[in-house]
Amino acid sequence: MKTEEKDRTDNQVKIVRATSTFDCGGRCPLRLHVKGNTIIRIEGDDAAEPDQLRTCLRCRAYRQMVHHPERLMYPQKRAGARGEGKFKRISWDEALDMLARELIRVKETYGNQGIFLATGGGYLASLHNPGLAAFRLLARFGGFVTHYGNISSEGAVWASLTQYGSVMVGHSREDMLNSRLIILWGWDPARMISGTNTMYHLIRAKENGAKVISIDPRYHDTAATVAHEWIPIRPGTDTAVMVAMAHVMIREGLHDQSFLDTYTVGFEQFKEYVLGQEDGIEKTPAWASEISGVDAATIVRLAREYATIRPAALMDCQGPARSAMGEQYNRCAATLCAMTGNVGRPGGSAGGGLMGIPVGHMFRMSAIPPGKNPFELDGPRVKGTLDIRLRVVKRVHINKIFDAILRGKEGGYPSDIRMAWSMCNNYLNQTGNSNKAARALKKLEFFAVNELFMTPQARYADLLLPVTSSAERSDLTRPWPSGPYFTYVNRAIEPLGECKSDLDIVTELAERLGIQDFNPYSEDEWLRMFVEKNPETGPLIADYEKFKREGIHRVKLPEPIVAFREQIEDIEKNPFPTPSGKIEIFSQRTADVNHPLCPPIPKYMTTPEDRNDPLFKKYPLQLLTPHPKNRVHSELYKVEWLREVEPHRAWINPVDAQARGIRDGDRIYLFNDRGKVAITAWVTERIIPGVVSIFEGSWYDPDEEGVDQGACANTLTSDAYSGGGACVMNTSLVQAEKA
Ligand SMILES: Nc1nc2c(c(=O)[nH]1)N[C@H]1C(S)=C(S)[C@@H](COP(=O)(O)OP(=O)(O)OC[C@H]3O[C@@H](n4cnc5c(=O)[nH]c(N)nc54)[C@H](O)[C@@H]3O)O[C@H]1N2
Ligand SMILES: Nc1nc2c(c(=O)[nH]1)N[C@H]1C(S)=C(S)[C@@H](COP(=O)(O)OP(=O)(O)OC[C@H]3O[C@@H](n4cnc5c(=O)[nH]c(N)nc54)[C@H](O)[C@@H]3O)O[C@H]1N2
Ligand SMILES: [Mo]
Repeated sequence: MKTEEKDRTDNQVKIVRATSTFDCGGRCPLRLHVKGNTIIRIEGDDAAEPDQLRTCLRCRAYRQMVHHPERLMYPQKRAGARGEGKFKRISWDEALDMLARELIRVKETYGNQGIFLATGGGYLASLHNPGLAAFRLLARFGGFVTHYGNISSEGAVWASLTQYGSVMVGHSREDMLNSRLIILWGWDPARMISGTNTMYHLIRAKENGAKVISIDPRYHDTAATVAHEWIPIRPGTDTAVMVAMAHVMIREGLHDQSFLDTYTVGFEQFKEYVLGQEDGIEKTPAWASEISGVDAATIVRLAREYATIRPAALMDCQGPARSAMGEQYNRCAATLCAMTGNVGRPGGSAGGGLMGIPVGHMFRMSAIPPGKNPFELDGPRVKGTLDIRLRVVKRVHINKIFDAILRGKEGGYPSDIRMAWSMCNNYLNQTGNSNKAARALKKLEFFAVNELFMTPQARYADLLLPVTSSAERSDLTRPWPSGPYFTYVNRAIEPLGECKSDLDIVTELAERLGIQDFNPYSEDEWLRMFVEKNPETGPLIADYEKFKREGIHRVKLPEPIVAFREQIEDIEKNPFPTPSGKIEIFSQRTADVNHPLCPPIPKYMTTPEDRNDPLFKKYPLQLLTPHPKNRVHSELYKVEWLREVEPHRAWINPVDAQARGIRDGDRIYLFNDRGKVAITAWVTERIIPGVVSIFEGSWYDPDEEGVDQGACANTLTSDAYSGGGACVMNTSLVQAEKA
């Protein structure tokens, strides 16, 4: 009897509404077909939806990740040398006792400033967000050291806050249908998504007659699909071209002076710089051509087109800003948007590189706004919840985590870090200079990692705690960066092996540290509270049960969102949230900071490791490290289906390849003073001469000679950050040779 019953249930396939929780630029609604405790098939959004949100290739392969044979299934402790990758299975009791013991030991021996907590973008949802749980725990434990600065988009965030006082600089994607000209300036949404429906609306905009131009050192997939024209450009020189476009507009009287007079401050200072009155150098198209490799006549034509075809959307993004002076590119883009009067106008754009709209956006990810969130770090206490005031001791820039571990107080950092606990990141692989990171991790007294896989960073752990995937728990998510919708991740399967969620791990650790009442609510109680008590979702999602059942709540907007529409309609009543109340082309706040690499008006300047650096003689190729189509950073790396989609290769132009005797498919080395990677060459005219490109996220795998056979991009990048705080991931010089 019993067996029969069991068979019946096992054969039943249930369909669970969920999403993944990746930091991937999209959010695909998924229908997971579950049989027993296995996801056997994945379907996407309902086909009947008029604007069906098409599922990406990564989500279609999601079950291959959840059920991957290499998932970590039980706690382990180190059994060989640090980094050797040898581990021994232990029980959860032993594991949690060990972590509690180490936390107490470090606190008593060195103080809380010896404890470092590293969190990342591995899991973007509201409740099981490990950062929140662990931040809260360690705050109640007396404090800790952590990182500041956004690894992704600090350049764009800095630029948008400086220029507009806001990070909400985007338009609804369907507003591109109102555009007559769309400039993809370092933007490749076919690969990095920028909202699940972005390519759909971009293709529709093209069909609707918009002209599309791509400006990028690579002829990328979006350009290949929709662009009428590709303007190749040298990395790090966009600001020079933009400044020269401003020159053309000023000289030809094409700029919108009345818009500038009404809505901006500081155009005069910018104009003095452009015309050379400030430094004696007139920023002509010929000047910019010399720097950027873009033909002067092309710059003139582009300036005229952009100034006269209205409305026009200049779409800058974050990749070019992840560089030595990247924020200048976003500020200068925003300045051109103002010079052409495209800010706050349907079919236009505000620039600034972030593209987010306020409904369902990641920057508003915590489901409850400041002061109301029971997980709040330093906001007021919420009645009936816990004391969770943050007592972070000190902070370190995100691209300097490993430098801080290595050099501590002597190197000018706030403290000497003795132990680290990592969750939701693979920073050894994902921040600059992986070889240095590996050295730093060897120096720690203790390193604990919560993970799903034996990542390059997890190999360096003393203690490995296995974590559930987002299919094994329920949560709330949102698209990043463009909605407008909210999603509910329903738990599809029970936790695999001995995996636990970070929240459960932290809760059990709290008991061992003598911290009371750490997690008083059930998963469902938390989620219900997040939805119903949130002033943003509360009024929109009246029926929690329906939301949960359907897995998605689509918001019907009366018209597309246009950033700063209210300001442009009535600047007196709705000033910009900047000190002047206007768009700040000149920023007094920046002038006051007086940082040599952070001018108060947007400027082109040369930087270390650009083509003017003497190092260029030794390492004459500029390295780009864009985001991978077949992964989310280093996640999904193990999924075989996705590896087949795009083998890991270095893009290199035939001119550079021939000069080095490299043929398509050859094994080559790329190297500089920081490291050396071995990789297969893809000889292609889709990248300009003088530039090579490898996608970030491939797993660091040094052999005995120290050659990274995994060809992780960050074996070659540096751990620098720009004046505006951007991680410098796209300003590295390298050389190539046949292996
Ligand atoms: N060279 C170069 N480097 C870059 C970039 C670049 O353009 N060039 N881009 C940068 C950008 S924009 C970003 S956002 C970063 C991303 O950097 P990271 O945040 O380090 O990104 P991931 O590689 O996605 O690593 C996330 C890890 O979290 C784990 N994980 C997933 N879910 C959970 C969970 O619930 N709990 C726990 N404990 N772990 C979980 C995954 O298994 C994975 O190993 O990379 C940056 N690095
Ligand atoms: N499939 C997938 N999608 C993702 C991610 C992922 O890992 N995988 N990551 C997500 C995350 S966290 C983020 S932050 C975003 C990142 O989105 P972005 O930061 O915009 O993406 P990147 O791939 O770094 O760069 C975009 C383009 O900029 C170009 N570029 C680089 N340097 C320059 C330059 O100096 N000038 C010009 N004109 N172009 C340049 C590159 O060739 C590339 O085509 O993507 C998100 N989407
Ligand atoms: Mo990112």
